[in-house]
Amino acid sequence: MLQFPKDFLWGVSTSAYQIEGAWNEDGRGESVWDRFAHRPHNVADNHNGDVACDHYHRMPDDVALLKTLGMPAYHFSISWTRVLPAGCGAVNPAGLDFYDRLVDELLAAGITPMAVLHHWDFPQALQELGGWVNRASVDWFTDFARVMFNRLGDRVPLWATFNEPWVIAFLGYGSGIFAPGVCDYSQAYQTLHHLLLAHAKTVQLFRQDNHAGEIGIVLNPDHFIPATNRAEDIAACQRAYDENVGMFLRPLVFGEYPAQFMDWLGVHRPTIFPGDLAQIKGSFDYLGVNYYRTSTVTHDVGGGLLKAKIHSVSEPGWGRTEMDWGIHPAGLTHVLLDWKENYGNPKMMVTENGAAFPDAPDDTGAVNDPARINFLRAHIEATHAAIRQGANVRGYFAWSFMDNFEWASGYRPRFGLVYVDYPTQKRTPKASAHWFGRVAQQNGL
Ligand code: PNW
Repeated sequence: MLQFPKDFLWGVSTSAYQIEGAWNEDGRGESVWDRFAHRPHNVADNHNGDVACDHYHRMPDDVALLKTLGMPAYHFSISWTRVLPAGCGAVNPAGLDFYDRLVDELLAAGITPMAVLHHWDFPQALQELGGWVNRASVDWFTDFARVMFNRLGDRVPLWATFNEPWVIAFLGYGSGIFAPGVCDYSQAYQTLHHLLLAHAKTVQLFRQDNHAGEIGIVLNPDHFIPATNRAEDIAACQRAYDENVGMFLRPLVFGEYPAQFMDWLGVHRPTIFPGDLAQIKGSFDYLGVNYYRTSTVTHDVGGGLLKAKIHSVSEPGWGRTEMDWGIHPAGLTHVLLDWKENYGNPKMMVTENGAAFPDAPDDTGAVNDPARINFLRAHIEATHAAIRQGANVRGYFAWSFMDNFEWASGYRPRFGLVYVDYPTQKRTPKASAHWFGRVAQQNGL
């Protein structure tokens, strides 16, 4: 049996817009994802999160299910516009109450709550003031964080500011395939800087106000491999790594952006005020690692600002997921060891890892998903391998608790450990849910 360290934290993750639904109920304000998904052709089959898993109305049952499955921890995000409908200003008591009840339900069930302040559902009213490109966004975010810390800080031991700031900056403002759908790399890099600054100021606030517990930020590193050992592929690989990892970890750990990559950006370099980087340096207690992919990188003049073509690959013998992502468990070991060796071995948690497969109930209503069990087992083994080599990894969370709204891909890809029949909202734990619950209970494989 592969045993994990004592106090290793196991759990499952979700995010607000992907599961809650109730998009315009009890005073919730509009987010950029509401706006984006309501516009035709942005999301596959024109799906949207209006109803999603109806978690807003089914929350107590969903927490009871987490308990039945034996999940020790639950990683969820907070809908900013449920709490502050216009993004700033008046608080919506009903929205704040929802998260208060969620935390109480979790604690009563013996489940550790881990709250992410922002998982992409930015207030539309603030988008109209420029969104993350406006430096005022730093204050908008810290004001929202203050409301949440004051209400839940006495009961939530683990916080994260942002989930995957890379996705917000580069898919939201760069390629524009995600909300708010902006296609402008100057805005993307300015967004990146403001996200890190908002993160840092929020951590300062958390520490100044002496909240118990720990706070960090969740990144989404790929493991990158040059497609060949030609110098130009190696250079392209370094650029892909810098955009995805270096631009976040170098400022967070060392207080500087990667110099060579900043030169490459030229006119797209963000505006940085004196003192910003000093505030970003060291602004975390732990780092979240969302790992999905290993990618090869080829120099390609048609490959946008990076001049790189990035292609996700599988280890031999592994197929591909329903998202057509490769499956490469060893990449997770590489990422954790990279962070150990090159960024001072911070406290790390795997905060998301999982895959979409075409799951369906059989004649008896059971959902058998051996492919997902194999996927999770191999990645849990890869996490263990990194720990054996000294990486300071403290937890592992599977994405996702249940099937949900998979952003621009709509509801077709099913990442859940629990199957959701959307027309009836019936939840059926897949075989992987029972399997993963046992792994968590035994603290090992
Ligand atoms: C993560 N990409 O997203 C998110 O944190 C989840 O909300 C999401 O459901 C999960 O992974 C599965 O996709 C990503 O295209 C989505 O590079 C897309 C990308 C990266 C991360």
